[in-house]
Order: sequence, then C-alpha cells, then structure tokens
Amino acid sequence: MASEKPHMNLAVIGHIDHGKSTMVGRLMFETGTVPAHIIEGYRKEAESKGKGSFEFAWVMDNLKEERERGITIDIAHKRFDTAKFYFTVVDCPGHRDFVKNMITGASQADAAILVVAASDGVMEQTREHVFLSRTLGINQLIIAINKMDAIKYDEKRFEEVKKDLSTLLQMVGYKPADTLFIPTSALAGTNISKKSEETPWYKGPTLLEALDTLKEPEKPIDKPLRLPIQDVYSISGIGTVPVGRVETGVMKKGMKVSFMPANKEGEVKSIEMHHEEIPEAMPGDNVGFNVRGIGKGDIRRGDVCGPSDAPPTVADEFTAQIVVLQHPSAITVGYTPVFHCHTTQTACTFVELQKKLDPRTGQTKEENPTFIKSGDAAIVQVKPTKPMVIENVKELPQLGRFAIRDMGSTIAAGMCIGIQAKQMR
Ligand SMILES: Nc1nc2c(ncn2[C@@H]2O[C@H](COP(=O)(O)OP(=O)(O)OP(=O)(O)O)[C@@H](O)[C@H]2O)c(=O)[nH]1
Ligand SMILES: [Mg+2]
Repeated sequence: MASEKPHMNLAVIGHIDHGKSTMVGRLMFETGTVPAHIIEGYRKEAESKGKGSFEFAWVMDNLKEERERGITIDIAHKRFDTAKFYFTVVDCPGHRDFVKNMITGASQADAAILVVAASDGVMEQTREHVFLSRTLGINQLIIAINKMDAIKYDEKRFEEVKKDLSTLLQMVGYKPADTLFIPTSALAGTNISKKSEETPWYKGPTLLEALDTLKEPEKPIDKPLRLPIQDVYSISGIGTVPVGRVETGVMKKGMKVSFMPANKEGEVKSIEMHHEEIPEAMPGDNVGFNVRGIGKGDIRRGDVCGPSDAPPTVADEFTAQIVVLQHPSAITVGYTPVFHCHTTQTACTFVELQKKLDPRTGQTKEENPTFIKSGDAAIVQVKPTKPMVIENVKELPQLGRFAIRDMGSTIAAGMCIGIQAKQMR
C-alpha cells in the first residue's frame, strides 16, 4: 500500500555478528511490524536447533544456509514505519565473503545504521563498511553501540568505542560531532523504542527517535532519467519487463528511452511499483516497467535506462579520484580490478596514475607516481575492458561513485571526475 509518509532507504551495516539482523528484527518488533508470537515461534525453533538468541535475526535471515550458519549472506529488504517515515531497510551481511552484497545494499540507501558490538569495538568490516558507505554516497549515519548488556552497560567502554569510531568517521569524511551514538542491546531491547534504566548516563535519543531525525533525501527530479537495470524479466501477456531503482529524473508512460551500453531503444508502455500500476516513477522508486521494442535478450543487469534525447554516458575512458583502502602490495599501471558502479560490475584497467593526493586535504603530493598503495588517495585514468555507463559525479552523483574490488576484497573506492565518452550512434 502506498504510504503518505516520506520514504527512506536504510542500510544496516557493520562487522560480522555485531547484531545487525537482530537489530532489524528488533526494530520490526518494536514498531509492531512483526508480532510477538512470530518472534516467540522463532525463539522456540532456534533454541531447538541449538541457535538460541537468534530469534530476532531470523526475521531477516530466511535462507536455510543463513540460519544454519547463523550469518547473513544475501541482502534482504523489509519495511517498517516510524512516526515520520516509512523505511525500506536493507540488512547487509557482515561476513567478508559477502561484501559485494553489502555494496549492492548500501548503494540503494539514503542513510545507514552502523552496528558495532561494544565488546569488540571497531573491527575490519566496521572500517570497510564505513568507508564504502561514504564513497557510495550515504551521507547520514546513526551509530548503535550494541550488545551493551554483554558489557554490563559500562559507560567507560561505550565512550572508548565512541572515540575509536569518531577517529574512523573523521578519516573517511563523516562529521563525528553531527553523528548520534546510541548505547543499545538489540537482544534485550535497550534504547530502541524506550530509554533504558540500565543507561542512566545516556542523555540522547532512542534509536527510533534518532531515525526520525534523518533528513528526507532530495529527489533529483530535474535531472535526466537514470535507471540502472537490476534484472530483466519476460512476462507472458506483457512482454519485456526490466526492473530497477530510479536514481535521477522521472520515468513517464509513453516516454522514449534508451538502454546503454546495449544501445537499444524502446517506448515505456507501463510502470509498476509494489504490484500497482503507476503513471510515473520518481527517484528512489523501485519499479518494473514494460518497454515496447525491446526483447529480453537485448538488455541486461548493468545497463542503464535514460531518455533517448539524453541517454546515459558510455565511457571509453574516465578520470577517477580514488582512495585505496587496502592492497597487499602496490597498484601500478596495467592493474585491472573490478569496478562496482550502480548495478554494473566491470573490469577496468588503470592506464595512468596522474597524481597522488593528501587524503585529508586533497592537495597534490606527487605528480605521475609510479605506484599507489593502501591509505593513498589518487587521481587516475581508467579504461573499462568493455563498454560501461558511468557519469561525472558533479552532474549525476548517483551514477558517479564506485567501489573497486579484487580477489574478494575491497581495494578502493572513488568517484568519476571526468569522462571521455564513446560515440554510440
Ligand atoms: N548479548 C547480546 N547479543 C546480541 C545482541 N545483538 C545480537 N546478539 C547476538 O549476536 C549474534 C549475531 O547476531 P546477528 O544479528 O545474526 O548478527 P549480524 O550482525 O546480523 O551477523 P551477520 O549478518 O552474519 O554479519 C546472535 O547470537 C545474537 O543473538 C545484543 O544486543 N546483545
Ligand atoms: Mg545478519
């Protein structure tokens, strides 16, 4: 059902086992989205399978393997309402093998809750997720310092973890002073919907109150339409139905659209959201739409749909500003990792290292460096190994950010600051 409340896409991120799924389950419970008897059912079932305490996590973790291993593998979308917003929440996996699923989740989010277990503090995927959120354009972050029950609600430990997190936030460009840090227990329900007596020293908002302080995302409706394709279906009686989220602009019925880099054209016949037909789709809307003139095999995930008179830009080469998170040795010309940008995953070659920058000030430290390594920021020239759509971050930030991955880990992240476009017709 359509809601009167503004819509927010929320990602829940953080290191493995820090309580993300439990937190989402708890939020669904406290907002009345999931009734108590369902949780009770999960509690009994989980206990009988030796997985006691996973009852809230199971609201999110539906896959058999997820439940057996007690971890999240794929991203799952759920909906819940607060006083002010209706949220689509994406519970991201913390396991390092599933960071690519976390990237997909984070790239659809307007805001994130970072869950950090008070006992562990800042861990490897805490860093990686914070870094990725920033580069994927999540500007609003709320921090839940979780499992406070496991450390007897100790204020000193809370402050310690908060300090470490502040250093991390500062480093990647979030403002710690503008960020809410909340002591929580997802399992016990501490400071989620009610202030807890266990933390009399804490004067800030509960998690649900904090969620209502988020700012509604701007809807870039005056920009040209950009809708990265997530999937393409062929539905009998209807035809080809690509699905994806509108990033910028508006899609209207009757519109002539182009898919790039497939370089195919068609006309939008109908648009559907949550199984209801709608006349137009706005930024943030996840839609399926039927296009006349396009076959299922003509387009695929990673293509971007835009107006035929202002089609998405296909890059022959592009200039990127990147920050290297971790690389076992050094990045040199010729290196060809995979770039994750909107819904595409494309191998791209570093063809030129132009400048090394000071990551804090952005000032040039070295012209034409021979290599760059972990912790460096740089401006580089990149050539995709096959055609891909990317946009200048100044014009269309939603399509201009990317993560760079290689051998199962995130090497770097960055944004496109210049494009040599390929002539498509
Ligand atoms: N004591 C305590 N345990 C918690 C709390 N929150 C979660 N847990 C426990 O931590 C374990 C992992 O919880 P999950 O919610 O699955 O963690 P996750 O962050 O979703 O893990 P991944 O999705 O695999 O990254 C489970 O045993 C939970 O019961 C909490 O606030 N306090
Ligand atoms: Mg989980």
